[in-house]
Amino acid sequence: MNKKENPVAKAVDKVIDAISDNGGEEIPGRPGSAPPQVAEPVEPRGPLPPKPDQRGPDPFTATGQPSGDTTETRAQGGAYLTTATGTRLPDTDHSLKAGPRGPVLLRDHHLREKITHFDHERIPERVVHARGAGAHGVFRGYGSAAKVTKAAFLAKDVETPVFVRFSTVLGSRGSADAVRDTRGFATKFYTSEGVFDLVGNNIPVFFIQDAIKFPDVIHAGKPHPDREIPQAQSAHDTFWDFVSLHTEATHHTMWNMSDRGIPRSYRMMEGFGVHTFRLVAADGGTVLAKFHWKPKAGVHSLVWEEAQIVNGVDPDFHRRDLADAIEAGAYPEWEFGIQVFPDSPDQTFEGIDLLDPTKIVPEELAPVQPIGLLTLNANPANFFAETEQVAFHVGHLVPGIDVTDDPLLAGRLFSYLDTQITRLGGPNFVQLPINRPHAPVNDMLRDSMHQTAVHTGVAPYRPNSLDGGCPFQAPGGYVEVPVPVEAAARGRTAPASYADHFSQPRLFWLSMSPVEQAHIIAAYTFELSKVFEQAIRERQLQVLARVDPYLCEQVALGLGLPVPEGKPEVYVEPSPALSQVGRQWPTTGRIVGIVAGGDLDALRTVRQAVLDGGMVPLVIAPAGGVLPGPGDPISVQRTFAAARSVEFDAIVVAGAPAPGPDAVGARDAKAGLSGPVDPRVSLMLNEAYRHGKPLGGWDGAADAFASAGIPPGAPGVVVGEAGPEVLGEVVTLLGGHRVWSRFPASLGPNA
Ligand code: HDE
Repeated sequence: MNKKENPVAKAVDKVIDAISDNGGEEIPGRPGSAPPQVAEPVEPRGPLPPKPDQRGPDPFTATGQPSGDTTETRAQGGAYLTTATGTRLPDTDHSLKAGPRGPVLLRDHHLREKITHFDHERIPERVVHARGAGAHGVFRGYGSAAKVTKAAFLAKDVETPVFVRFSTVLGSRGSADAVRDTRGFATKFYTSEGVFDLVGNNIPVFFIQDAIKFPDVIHAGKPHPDREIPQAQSAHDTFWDFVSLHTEATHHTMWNMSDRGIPRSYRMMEGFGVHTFRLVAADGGTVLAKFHWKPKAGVHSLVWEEAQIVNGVDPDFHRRDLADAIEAGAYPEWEFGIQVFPDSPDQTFEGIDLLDPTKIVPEELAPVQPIGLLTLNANPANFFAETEQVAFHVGHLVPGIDVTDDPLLAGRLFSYLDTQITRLGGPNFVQLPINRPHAPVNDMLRDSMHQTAVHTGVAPYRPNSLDGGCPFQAPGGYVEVPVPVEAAARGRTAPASYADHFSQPRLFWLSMSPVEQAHIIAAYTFELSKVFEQAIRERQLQVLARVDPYLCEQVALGLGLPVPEGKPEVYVEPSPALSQVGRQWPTTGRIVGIVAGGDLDALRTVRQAVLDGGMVPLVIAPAGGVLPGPGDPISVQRTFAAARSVEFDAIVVAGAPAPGPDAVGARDAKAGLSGPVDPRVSLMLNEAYRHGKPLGGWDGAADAFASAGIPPGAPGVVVGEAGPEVLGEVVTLLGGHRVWSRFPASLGPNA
C-alpha cells in the first residue's frame, strides 16, 4: 500500500500535527529542524538548515579573515547523494555485485569510500576531560578591568564571540555526566587581538603543585589498568592510594567530596582559572590576578543518590541540560571576575603563596571584582566538528594577560600544544573551523598534515626581501613581562610554603554549612567503603584526622574503623563565600514536572505559569500523545512508565492519579506495588522528597503524597486548593534550590 494512503501513518501524522500545534515548540529537545512526517520523504530537496538554537563556528578562513561562507556553503550542498568528490550516486543501499547473490566486486569505489571513511571516523579522545559539552556565546566587557589590563576584549562594551567546553576529567568520551568528579570549564575568546583561552575548572585548586605529578594523579584516578574498572569515578583503590600518600591533594579531594563534585548543571557551576596570572596595564604596570566565573543561576548541586539514579536514567544529563536550556532561550550567564593582588616580589598575599595552585585566596580577603558578562546563546551545529575538535591551550594569550611561574602552569604550557598534535593529527589544528582566530594570521608556520591554508609567497622566513620583508615584527604586540628571576641553585625543589597541605582543607571544611558537611562525610564514607584495601582506608583516615576530628570520627564510624591519632595543626578563619546554601536564586530554565490530573483547565493555567516564569513544564501522564479532554490540547512529555524524579527540579501534582492501565509489575518493576495511587507516581514523589525537592499539589494531591510515605505538613510540600497558588509557593522554594530543612543536619562538635 502507498504510504500516503496508509491509515495508520495518517493517524500518527494527525497526532504529530496536534502535538506540534499545541505548544510542542516550547519544550526543548526536538531532534531536527522541523517535525518529520511518518512517510519517508521522496521529493528531492537540499539539506535542512540547522535548528534556530544552533550555529556553527563563525565563518573565518584558516588564516583568520572573514570568509564570506554561509552555513549552506560550509556543509553538505545540493539535494542529491554524491561521492566525496561530488559525483552523483543513484544507489547507496547495495554494493556492486556480479549478480544478485554476489560476489561483491572490489572495483566498487562507493563501497570502499563509504566503509573506509567510516573505519576512520574516530580520533583519539582527550587523555583527560574526554567527556564534554560545548556552546557558543558572547562575552561583553564591563571596562572595569581597564585599570589593570590592556586586553582589548575587556574594554567597556566590547563584544567578543566565545566557545565554551565543559567536561568531566576522569571518564571516557561515552561516560556518564553526573559522576563525582572535577568539571572543566574552558573558554575560547575569539578576540580582535587573537585567541585567548582560559582553561579552567569548577574547583579553584588542583591536586598537585607541580606538573610533573600530573601523569601520576591521572593514572591513579583512571580505571585500574588490569580490569579497566571503574569508569569515571574516584571511588577505588588506586585513587585513594595516591591521594592518601600525596597529601598536597587533600584540598582538591575535599572539594571533590563536597557538593561541588556533583553539579546540578553546567549552568550552575562556578569556574576558576586556578593559577595566578599576571595582568599588564596600558602603562606597563602589573598586578597578579585570579580569574573567576560566577553563574547568575547560583551554584547548585545534585544529591548523591539523585546523581546515581541520573547516571542510569539519563547519562547525558548535563549535556542535555545545557543544550535544552539554550534551545528554550534560558541562556546561561556568568559574570567574569578577578581577584587582584599586588605584584610583589615574593608573590604572596596575606601569607598565601600565589604560585601554589593548591591554595585559594578567600573572597573575604580579596573580593571578586566583576569585569564582564558571558552569555551562552547557541548550541553547536555539529558535535564532532566543534566540541570534539576544539583545541584549548593555556599558551593562547593576548596582550595584557601573562602567565606566572606556577610550576603547574609551566607544565600545562607545554602539554596542551603537544596533546593536540596526537589528538588532532598534526600541528595545523588551529586551522580547524572552531579554532580559527578572528584576527588576521600572518605566521611563518608552513605545510604539515591537513594544511588548509593556501600560502602564497616564497619567503616564509625572516629577514627576507623576496616577499617584500613581510611579515613584519609587530610593535605593540605580545611581550612577556620581563620579571626578574631570583638567583638560585638549580634543583628539583619546592618552596617551603608548598609543604602546608592542611590549612586550606580545614578552611574549606569549616566554611561549609551543616548540610554540606554532612554530604562531605557521606561522600568520604561512600568512596572509602569502595576501597578494597584496609591499609588505604586507614591511611586516609589519618589524613582526615589532620583536617578535622569530627569529620574523621564520622567517616571512621561509617567504615567501622578506629579513629586514628592526629589533629589539626593550624588555626584558620572560615570563608562563608565558599558555602553554596542559604540564598535565593533565579529559577529560569528550571524543570517543573506536572503530574496530570482531572481538571485540564487548572493544568493548562499552571503549565502556562511555568512557561511565563521562564521555566520548562514537562507534563507527566499515564500515556503519551495529548491529554484526553476538552479545550486546547495539552501534549504529554513523559509517561508514568518513562518519567523519573531526577528529571525535575520540582514536581506539582494535579490530584492523586489512580494506577494507569500499564501499571503492571510484570512489565516494569517500578509498577509492582498496588494501591490507590499509581505506584510510579508514588516512587517519583518519594524520591523527589528524599532529594529535598520542592513539591506541591492540589485537587486531592494529599493522597498522592501520603502514598509516597510523605508525612502531612512536611517542609517544602505545598498542598492547596488551587494550582497557581501552589505553584507560586513551589517556585519560591525552588529559588532556594532544595528544602534542606526537611532533613536537618547536625553541626557536630565544631559548632
Ligand atoms: Fe588540563 N589538560 N592539565 N588542567 N585541562 C587537558 O588538553 C594538563 C589542569 C583542563 O575542553 C589536555 O586538549 C596538565 C588544571 C581542562 O578541551 C591536556 C596539567 C586545570 C581541559 C592537559 C593539567 C586543567 C584540560 C587533554 C598539570 C584547571 C579540557 C586534552 C600541569 C586550571 C579542555 C587537551 C577541553 C585538558 C594537561 C592540569 C583544566 C593533556 C599537564 C590545573 C578544562 O593537555
